[in-house]
Amino acid sequence: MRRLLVTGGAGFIGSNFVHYVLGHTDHHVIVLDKLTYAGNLESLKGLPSQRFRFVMGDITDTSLVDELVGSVDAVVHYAAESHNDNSLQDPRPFLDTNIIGTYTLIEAARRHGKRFHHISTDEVYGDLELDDPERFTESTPYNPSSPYSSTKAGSDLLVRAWVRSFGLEATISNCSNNYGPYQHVEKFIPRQITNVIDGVRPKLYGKGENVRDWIHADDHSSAVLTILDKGSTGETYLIGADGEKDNKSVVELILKAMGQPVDAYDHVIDRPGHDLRYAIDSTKLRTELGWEPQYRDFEAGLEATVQWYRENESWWRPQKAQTEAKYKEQGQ
Ligand code: NAD
Ligand code: TDX
Repeated sequence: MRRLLVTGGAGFIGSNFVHYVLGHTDHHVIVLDKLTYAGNLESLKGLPSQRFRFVMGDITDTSLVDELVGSVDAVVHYAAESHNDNSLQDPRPFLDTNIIGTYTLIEAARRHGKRFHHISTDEVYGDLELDDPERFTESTPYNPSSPYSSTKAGSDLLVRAWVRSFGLEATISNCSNNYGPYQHVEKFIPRQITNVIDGVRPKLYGKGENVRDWIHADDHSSAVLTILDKGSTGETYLIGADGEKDNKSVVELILKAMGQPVDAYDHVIDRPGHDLRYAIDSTKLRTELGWEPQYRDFEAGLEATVQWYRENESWWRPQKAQTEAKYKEQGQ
């Protein structure tokens, strides 16, 4: 049995991880989450109270973080400002949470000698050409494009420096784009599904040729648990499930799954600095730690996700109008 502190556990991937951990292990979990616009307590409903506790708070709060880190065996750090489009409008919260928040947590983990796992993204590597035969590996040089990805890159480098300079017992994972339940409607897949439910045409940035490497959130969770159990201190592991798809194809699959004509979408203005393609080579995680993804059929996973948004309108409806109003202001 292990006690885990999960930061950002009321967000998309963090809440999926908490459900996964409580369902697949006997670990105890404390979630520390500020409940920003992206955090939702409804995502943590029905969890076993004898093994789960929620603490509302900020990861930049040194004394709260110190107390909580001191009370657990390991920290799994998901909390972040996570949306590229928001980082282009107002970068400051990205620096506060992603950089100072990570610094606050690793200082506490160092003081208490605790195991730390840092959750990061493939966006730290920049982007690839569409026809590049190479994919990102653990040795690809960092080259982030947006305020979001540059603060995630900065946080990764802080963790690496704390390992080398202070002997922090930390691992890092960089994962590709996640899909599944509990994802905020600002993000690509849930935005389009909920648009179609509302009778609004999906919005594709630019030509829609940008490629993302999709992985189901449960596969991300199983990979993180594997790294927590078997990963080596100081190591970085890339997490991906060979799920490359261009955005246009994803919109067409959503429309097909929802019984609409596959061309019933609009093109809108492109994201400034829009990364063209992400692609992960997860050979290290698979061969060294024996991890394999379970969700291999993207279309089936997407259909299940469509079904989840159809059945859980009360979860996403409160976020929808405000999110769309913001996109409208940006011409998107
Ligand atoms: P999200 O925006 O859905 O959730 C972030 C959570 O962090 C929210 O619950 C929010 O309230 C909380 N939070 C934000 N600032 C905080 C603060 N200062 N103190 C405490 N809590 C705070 O994000 P997500 O998509 O679930 O991403 C989670 C992590 O996974 C991030 O670190 C992100 O970089 C990484 N990641 C995401 C993806 C993806 O596809 N979404 C892919 C790879 C890596
Ligand atoms: O309405 C849209 N139309 C559209 O074409 C939106 C919201 C997005 N897009 C495009 C932009 C991207 O090419 O879809 C793709 C995916 O967009 P997002 O969901 O915003 O994700 P992305 O920018 O790729 O970043 C995500 O994956 C990596 C997460 O938000 C990050 O937190 C993670 O690090």
